[in-house]
Amino acid sequence: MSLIAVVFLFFAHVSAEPMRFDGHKVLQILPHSVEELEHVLQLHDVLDLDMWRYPSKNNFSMEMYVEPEKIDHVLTAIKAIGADVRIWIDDLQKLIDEEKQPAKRSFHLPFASQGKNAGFDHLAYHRFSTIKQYLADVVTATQAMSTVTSSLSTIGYSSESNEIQVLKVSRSDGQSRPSIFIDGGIHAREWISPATVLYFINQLVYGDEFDYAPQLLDKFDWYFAPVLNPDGYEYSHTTYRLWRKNRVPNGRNCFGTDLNRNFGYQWNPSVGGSTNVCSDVYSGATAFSEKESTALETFLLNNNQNMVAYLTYHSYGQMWLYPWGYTSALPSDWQDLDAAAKIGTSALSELYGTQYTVGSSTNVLYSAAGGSDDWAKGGAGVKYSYTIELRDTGAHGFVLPQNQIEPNCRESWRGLAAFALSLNTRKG
Ligand code: 0X9
Ligand code: ZN
Repeated sequence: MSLIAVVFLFFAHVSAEPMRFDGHKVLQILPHSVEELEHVLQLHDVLDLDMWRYPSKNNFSMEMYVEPEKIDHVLTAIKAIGADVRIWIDDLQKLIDEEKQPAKRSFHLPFASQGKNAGFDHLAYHRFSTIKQYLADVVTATQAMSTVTSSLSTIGYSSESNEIQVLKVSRSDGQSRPSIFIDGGIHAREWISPATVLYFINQLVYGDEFDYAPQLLDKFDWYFAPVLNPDGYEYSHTTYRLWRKNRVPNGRNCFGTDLNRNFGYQWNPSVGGSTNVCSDVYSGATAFSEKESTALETFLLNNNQNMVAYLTYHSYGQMWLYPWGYTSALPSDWQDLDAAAKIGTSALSELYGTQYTVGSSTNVLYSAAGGSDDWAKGGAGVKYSYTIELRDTGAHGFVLPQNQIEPNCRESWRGLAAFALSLNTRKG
């Protein structure tokens, strides 16, 4: 082997290792006034820092991720501003290592985990190819079932040519029912989101411990898109655990558009997004500039005739949010959305006492235009449109340990079922 080949292989190996986060920190910052808050936000923009949890109208505190090279500078600057600051996560790599620990199996495993799908472990995070195989296996499995059917379609391809897939699950009687669409993985690093959507599929197809599945199938046709942003998802596994956007090349050696700033209802980068191609919340060159958001747009517009609900799963923060994200004004039917969300969150809390906040995303979280939820309601006319922010409230943030997949999914399934069964599907 030539020296060049050896050097090449060495670097190929090195670059195949995901980046490490030893000593990388997440700070919790608490400004005492609007002025201090504005100064901290300016600092965030100037240094292009990654905000894990933004401040909201009622709660100025925030969590901000800072690389070791910047930490001294950031701490000094925040103290000069006068805001309180403390180290929230001291060593991100420790959390990433913990995340990988296999989940402890409880005695009360739900149906999903009892080996019905022998090849797939619902209590672990998986690579995209394993997820695709699971979806194909579900289709094969339902071919042998008499009352449930499923079909898989590719609704588009990502910029790196990965499939964006939707699995339809329904009764096999050929009747069409009102539908519910659920997606996950719009943001790459929110690994609990695809895991939750896959768990839902499993419960619906193979049956669940609460016996919700038969009622849910009698009432609705179901669409699931577990990984809407496959390129970003893979990148967060192979290279950079905290990647958020897709992976489209933008020039200036910067990659990715924030798909949740790219949907075309009241699209506006100056509301919670950015025109800076390197920003984590880059809104894209135009509304629907991205293949992934366009794929969802086309699919929903072709299938929204009797679509009652659109739910997009994200993390973290434990929130069940409804539109709008682009304005603090509320939709005229917000009370219907509020009531249904509260049925979901109260059922969800019954298992482990997990508390979710319900409200409009601008009022509970922050304003951000171009979200898929706003478009599903405003653009596609789906009445019950929500963003659900899964566990936790910040202790692990995006790096939720595999041990929490099971409780997170069980409670989320219960919340989803109670929500869906409460909906009035009569027309008019
Ligand atoms: O900022 C987002 O896109 C979502 N939060 S996350 O931490 N998962 O990134 C919230 C989106 C809420 N909906 C709208 N702003 N439309
Ligand atoms: Zn998200």
